[in-house]
Amino acid sequence: MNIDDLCINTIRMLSVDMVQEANSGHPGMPMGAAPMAYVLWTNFLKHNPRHPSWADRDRFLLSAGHGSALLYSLLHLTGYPLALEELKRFRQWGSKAPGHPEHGETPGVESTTGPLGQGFATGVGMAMAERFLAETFNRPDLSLIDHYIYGIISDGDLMEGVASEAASLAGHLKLGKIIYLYDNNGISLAGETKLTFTEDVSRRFEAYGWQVLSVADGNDAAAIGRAIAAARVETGRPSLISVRTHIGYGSPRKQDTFEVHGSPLGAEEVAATKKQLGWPAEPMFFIPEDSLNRFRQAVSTGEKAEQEWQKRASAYEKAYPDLFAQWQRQMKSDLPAGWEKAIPDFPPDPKGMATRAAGGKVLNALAARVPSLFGGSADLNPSTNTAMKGRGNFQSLSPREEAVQGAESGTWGYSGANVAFGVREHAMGSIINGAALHGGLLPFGSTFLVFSDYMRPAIRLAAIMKLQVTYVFTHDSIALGEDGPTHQPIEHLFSLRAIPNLTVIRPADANETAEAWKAAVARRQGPTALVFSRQNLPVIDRSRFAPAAGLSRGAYILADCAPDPPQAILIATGSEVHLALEAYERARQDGRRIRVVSMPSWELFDGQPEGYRNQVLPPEVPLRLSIEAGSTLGWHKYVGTRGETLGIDRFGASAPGKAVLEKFGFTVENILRKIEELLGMV
Ligand SMILES: Cc1ncc(C[n+]2csc(CCOP(=O)(O)OP(=O)(O)O)c2C)c(N)n1
Repeated sequence: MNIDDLCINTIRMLSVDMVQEANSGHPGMPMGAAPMAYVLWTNFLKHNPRHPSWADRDRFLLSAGHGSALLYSLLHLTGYPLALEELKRFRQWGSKAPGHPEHGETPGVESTTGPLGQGFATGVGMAMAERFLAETFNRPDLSLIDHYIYGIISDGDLMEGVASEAASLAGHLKLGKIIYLYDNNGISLAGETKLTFTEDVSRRFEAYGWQVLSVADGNDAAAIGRAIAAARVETGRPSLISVRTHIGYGSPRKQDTFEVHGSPLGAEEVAATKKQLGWPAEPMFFIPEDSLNRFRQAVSTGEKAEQEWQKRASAYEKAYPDLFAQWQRQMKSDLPAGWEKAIPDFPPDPKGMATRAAGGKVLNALAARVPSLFGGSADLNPSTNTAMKGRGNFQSLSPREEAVQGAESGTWGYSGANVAFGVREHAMGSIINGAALHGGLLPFGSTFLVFSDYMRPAIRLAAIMKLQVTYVFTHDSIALGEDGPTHQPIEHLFSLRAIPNLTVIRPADANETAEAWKAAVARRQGPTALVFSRQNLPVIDRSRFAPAAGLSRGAYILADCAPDPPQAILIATGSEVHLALEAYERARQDGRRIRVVSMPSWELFDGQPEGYRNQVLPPEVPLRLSIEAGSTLGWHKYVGTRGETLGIDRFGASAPGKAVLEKFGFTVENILRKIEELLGMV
């Protein structure tokens, strides 16, 4: 067996044995895709297995995450800190080789994948980050950032809509550093792709503006190598290399069947496969020495590549000390000193402003000081107020197009920090994940709260991966009015709060909005959703009521009846807080003792010590009313069994915002009535 075949079969058989030992997993994909993985990882991928987080490494995404055994084989073989013992414990509790690749669990896993299409779109975000940072930091004589985004993608990836959105944007943006190998095996989970997927994928991608290359025989290592080399030469278009493969290659009875996609081969078929491929039947997890030596060359090659980069980086540091310091800061996700000083303070104003408008001002103040802010909206900048003035448009260089309507002021090129995602919420979510995973950026994406549903899979992944991304969700309630129930969020706040490790913040006024952005920028261990109103909200007079800094604790006493204990507590969020305050003033005149708690974030409040939580919501005050223009589900956690909720448990309606609010009971009068009911006065 020549060395290439020996190495390729090592990947195949390690993967087969992992799945067999676990009696669970997906052997077919690694068996078919092993040659392309081998060629890429040994001849092209720039990486250092001894330093998996080296900033200028190529990124590799296994978008077809079900083929995780392939990735673990590659990581172990090329010398990452992933012991063979972990491969033997594939899919077991605590193993570093979990069912699907999990970023943060296994060194060298660049992104959590498994939900098909996500890896594809995440890679587009990484490629955008690469271009932005390259344009920002590279100098003609010295470059800090210059690497590819490689991926292995499957039929399933290409069937998912999110991949189409991302491919369309990647083509538009001419992201030439993307090179995806398409494991074109004609089989998916439940049968042949002839059942469901018969379009001409190559022509589709050409239409998106991609270079499409084909390899007719997925076992032809030389042809795969030539295709990857050609893809690297093309700098103005992303490349898709369609490689015709055979799922379960080498298995006499199961090759080219959907059965081999997601089930162990079985002992008998494992033996037959090993025989067919000329592999010893025993032992399991056999790695021939020659094969290991070949793969492990990655260690010395990788160390050399990083050393060369290190030399360049040292020269760069001498030539451009300030830029280098900024680069280092960004790559460590550190913020420039005094960043929070930029955040404006809003004077009290009964007429007020929409929190989306306040959000825009805060974002712009931050953007002037925090160069890592990078993002935009899904074609909604005029509504979500997420344009960063003077930070340019992230676009491929094309002076001809500079006068485009809706473009932001400033440069037009890859150094622009404003991203026009187009009407592509799904991809926006995954792309900002990719930008965060790449490192060096604080990415954000924006749309209407109701369309957060379109981003949910990516939000969930951001939360799993503990990524610092920020969502700006505006038009946060029925108060948006005329657009009606399709655009009026109801269950969205609750459903976002149901995602573990996502912090949801719905500020009450401009100053809480400033605090909310501050919290998002400071929170490194997971995503933050900022939820803003469309309509104007009074800017609360903080000389009379508690400071907005209370937001950092999730909920705080905004108005009180101290030193007397309250008879009842109003707990309100966002646009309903000012109604609670007005009701408080009126009830006080009637001699009622009321406390108003502003609760912009459940998650931040739940993270407080018990003493603080009991201080804000004392157990001895059971009469409580939650006020939020959304689903009441979950509010009993705070109002208890004797409390009441004012919310909305049906879809909204099309009418002017004020009228809709009134019809749904979001009026001071109705709140006063509810207080009287709570106190048993009616
Ligand atoms: C969003 C999503 N839907 C469904 C699945 C379940 N699933 C896992 S793999 C797969 C399809 C497999 O086909 P393909 O992508 O061609 O992979 P191959 O069979 O070639 O390994 C499906 C439907 C998933 N992982 N993600």
